[in-house]
Amino acid sequence: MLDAFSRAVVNADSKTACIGGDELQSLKNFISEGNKRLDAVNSIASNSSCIVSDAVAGMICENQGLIQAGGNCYPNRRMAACLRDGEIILRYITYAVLSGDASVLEDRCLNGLKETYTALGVPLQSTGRAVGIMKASSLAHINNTNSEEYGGKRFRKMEMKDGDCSAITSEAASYFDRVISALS
Ligand SMILES: CCC1=C(C)/C(=C/C2=NC(=C\c3[nH]c(/C=C4\NC(=O)[C@H](C)[C@H]4CC)c(C)c3CCC(=O)O)/C(CCC(=O)O)=C2C)NC1=O
Repeated sequence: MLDAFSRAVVNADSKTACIGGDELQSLKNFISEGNKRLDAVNSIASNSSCIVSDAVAGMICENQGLIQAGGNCYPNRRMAACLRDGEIILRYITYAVLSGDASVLEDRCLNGLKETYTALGVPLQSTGRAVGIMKASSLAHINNTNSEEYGGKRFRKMEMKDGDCSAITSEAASYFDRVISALS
């Protein structure tokens, strides 16, 4: 498992080079923008059960066969497994956002997941849809653009300093995209 710093070391070592130039600049940036990263992690982690349950509910709304006999969220045992998997995936995404590197997500969560799902009959496309909804809602939380229209009664806006969060948002988006592509 790597983070932004150990990744720079591994890259430099593979070239038997010192760390310098662009790599140092990007680590400087990692530090100076670090509070945005921590806020991003906090805004996902503090809303994770809402993000997960909303995504799984949305996935089921669009495909009600999932909760009928023969569907992969039927009976309750499978529904529970599905919600748990949503939490697992989101948790590993927060680790990746925190460390600034996808390796923890790849190695500990995605490695072999597609094969496991295929063996168990867990539908990959539906999982991808649930992850896609988690992505939309997590990015809204990072940017503090979630609105009552989507949040309904559970709408919640976190205290956060305004600023440009485009870089951390697109980085977080890339981790969700990795999950979706690993399952397709
Ligand atoms: C460390 C990382 C890690 C991951 C990622 C993980 C996933 C994981 N999900 C599983 C099952 C499952 N996963 C789902 C998920 C879903 N079903 C649906 O219809 C939806 C599309 C989807 C939710 C979005 C279901 C229903 C099962 C149970 C399948 C079964 O037993 O028939 C299983 C089989 C064992 C079990 O049931 O606990 C594993 C290993 N386990 C881990 O330790």
